[in-house]
Amino acid sequence: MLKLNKLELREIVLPLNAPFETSFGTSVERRIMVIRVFDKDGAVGYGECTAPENPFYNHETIETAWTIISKFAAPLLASSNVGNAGDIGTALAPIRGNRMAIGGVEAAVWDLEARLANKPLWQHLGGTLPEINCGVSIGLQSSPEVLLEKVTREVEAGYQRIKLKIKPGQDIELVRTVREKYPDILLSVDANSAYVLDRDAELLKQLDDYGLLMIEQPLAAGDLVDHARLQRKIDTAICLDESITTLSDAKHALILGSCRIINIKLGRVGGHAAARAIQEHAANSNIPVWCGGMLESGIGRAHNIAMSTLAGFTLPGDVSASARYWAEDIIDPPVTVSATGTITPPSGPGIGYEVKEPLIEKLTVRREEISLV
Ligand code: OSB
Ligand code: MG
Repeated sequence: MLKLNKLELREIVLPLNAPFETSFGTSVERRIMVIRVFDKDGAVGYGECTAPENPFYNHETIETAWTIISKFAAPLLASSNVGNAGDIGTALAPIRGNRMAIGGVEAAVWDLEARLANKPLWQHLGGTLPEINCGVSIGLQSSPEVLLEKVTREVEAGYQRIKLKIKPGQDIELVRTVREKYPDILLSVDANSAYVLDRDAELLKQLDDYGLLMIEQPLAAGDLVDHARLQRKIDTAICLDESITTLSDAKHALILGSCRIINIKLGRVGGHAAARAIQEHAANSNIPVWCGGMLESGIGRAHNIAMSTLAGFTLPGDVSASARYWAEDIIDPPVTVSATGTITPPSGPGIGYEVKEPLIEKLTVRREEISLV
């Protein structure tokens, strides 16, 4: 049984190697919340809260997550005496939404519990896949030619699936350019909710000509009904990202026929227990899932790797090498991807990567310690 003692929140600032542009905005540097949870004997677990800088992907930001954790999650944990990582979700259930805040804390407790059990986190979670399959997400670029250069680099690096960000005005032409050069790669697109059913159904239908693995979240975040209508009109599989925040969202999406693939993000669904439940439900319904990314530092990336070893994660995820994002990652060794586009999960206890404490200390711009007793 765990006896939680203390939580530490830090904000670190990490510049991205290159700006990352989506339909909702551009990231140049990341403000990342690193969470440490301590037990009564001083053992530590690490988590990363994936809430970004702005409330444009979903409603959360690093600021809202900080408040939710320090003002509400920590007191609930202090009063509930949770003994297992698997019970954190129940203890924090009175908090509505704010799953990235909850998920960061929950993930840290899973790491702590795995370390205390002297087991790799991925095995502790019940993961079985000996290696995970990796893809890349490529942001909007200044021109189709520049995009093609980026795609070429990633295909040559061995990544198994290329995902292009699209938005109205930068869609069909991008896909056509990449498809002409690479007729056989696994290719998908992600719209981050930039389209509207009534206005754009015909345009989205044109994507059927390019043999895409999926179109991710074309319509509004939260919407299931219009996605179901769109899925009936197009042949390309819809994958939901923003619209799936809970197991019940996933159940409803499958009942309605809103998607044929689900992207699972640890933060968006509130942690490992919820992620595992969603992948299990999807697997039982023959719906493949894959691990999404939020431009995580090494700690969040290590959690994504662990999650991706669960049996339902059959499609390549947006889990790629540290060096695609950062000059220097905060874990050692950095995450690397093999020439065949795979990552082998680490064998050490917990997340299995050493966390570079001195580097984190140097990058810290804000820190708060919160008692859990
Ligand atoms: O929708 O998958 C997304 C990044 C930030 C916010 C949302 C998304 C993304 C990505 C990048 O696509 C995935 C990654 O490489 O971490
Ligand atoms: Mg997405």
